[in-house]
Amino acid sequence: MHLTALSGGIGGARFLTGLRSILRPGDDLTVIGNTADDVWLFGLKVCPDLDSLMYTLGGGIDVERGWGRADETWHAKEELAAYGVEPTWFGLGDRDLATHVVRTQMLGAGYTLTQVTEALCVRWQPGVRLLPMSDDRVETHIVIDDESAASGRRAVHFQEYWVHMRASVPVRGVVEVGVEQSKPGPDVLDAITAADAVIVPPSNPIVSIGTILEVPGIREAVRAATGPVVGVSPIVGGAAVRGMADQLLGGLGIEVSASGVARHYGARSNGGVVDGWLVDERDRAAADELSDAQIACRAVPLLMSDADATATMAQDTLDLAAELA
Ligand code: GDP
Ligand code: FO1
Ligand code: CA
Repeated sequence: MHLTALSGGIGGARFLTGLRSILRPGDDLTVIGNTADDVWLFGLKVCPDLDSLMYTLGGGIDVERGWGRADETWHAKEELAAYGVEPTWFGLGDRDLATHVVRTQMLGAGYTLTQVTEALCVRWQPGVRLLPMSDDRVETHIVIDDESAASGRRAVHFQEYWVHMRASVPVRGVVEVGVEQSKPGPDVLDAITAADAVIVPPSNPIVSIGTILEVPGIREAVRAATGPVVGVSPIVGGAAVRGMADQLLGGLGIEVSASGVARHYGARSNGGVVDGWLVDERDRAAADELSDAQIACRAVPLLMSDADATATMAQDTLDLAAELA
């Protein structure tokens, strides 16, 4: 079976460890990673979601944080701060730094982000084919209030909103800078259209999955995919399990609920991108709402509390895909 997943960082990566653990001989899994959280810092190209995927699936992640390397030290960060180099609010650990140095060096030598990611994965052996959504620069910016601006608003880089401001002010809009001019990475469209099933893990529906779908051609490929498209709700009991999905969904006027996210994605039979949707048991009521929306919904435990629970969630996802195939 050929499986293709779209993914953000932490939530997607954890789910994909479960999916990978239940693959059978001959199966393969391609992961299309969001690159719009990416940021240039200190002259280095940092790709948080690709790295969370690569380190998590490759066994190098700091499990507690969900980003960056295990057994990390922070000497370079301290030294940069001692020089007064900004930003001091974003922490590149010493081990993690090497990844960004290699990536930036290879990009400078003319390799594409897809090629660089493949090269980095030679070390990490994530057990999946990891493809950036695009080789072009795309950056999520968050629109916030700013009384001092003539328009009353300004846009800040996603990392500034999330890490520096701690998502402490309301989201007034999301702008994907560069996405209209971007192209899907090589093999991305084929991986979607040729998949026996397309999986949408419990990733952020706006700044992880939403961004990937906005790369011209990707939404159309998901809509035209031959296999079923099945998603997993990142919202459990009316709130994100972690992260900033609540702020984003609320700020964009999307109901912060398991069914709200599914309706935001929409049924493929009705112009949207999913056929099936898993919600947590406590969100069982979503199933009725979603049958009106032509989305097949199943309620199962959706907390990735340990490897077994995550593997069971992944199996439930494949079971729903098999029902819809
Ligand atoms: P990010 O790029 O690091 O923000 O990670 P993703 O976009 O891949 O995933 C973030 C989403 O994962 C958040 O909206 C969380 O609600 C969701 N998430 C994290 N842990 C769990 C879990 O155990 N169960 C479910 N259903 N969602 C989760
Ligand atoms: N998140 C933080 O909250 N603080 C940080 O200093 C930070 C540094 C960082 C460095 C590399 C990396 O790959 C991720 C990093 N993250 C940090 C996580 C990141 O900001 C977000 O969690 C993701 O972009 C959301 O997907
Ligand atoms: Ca992300």
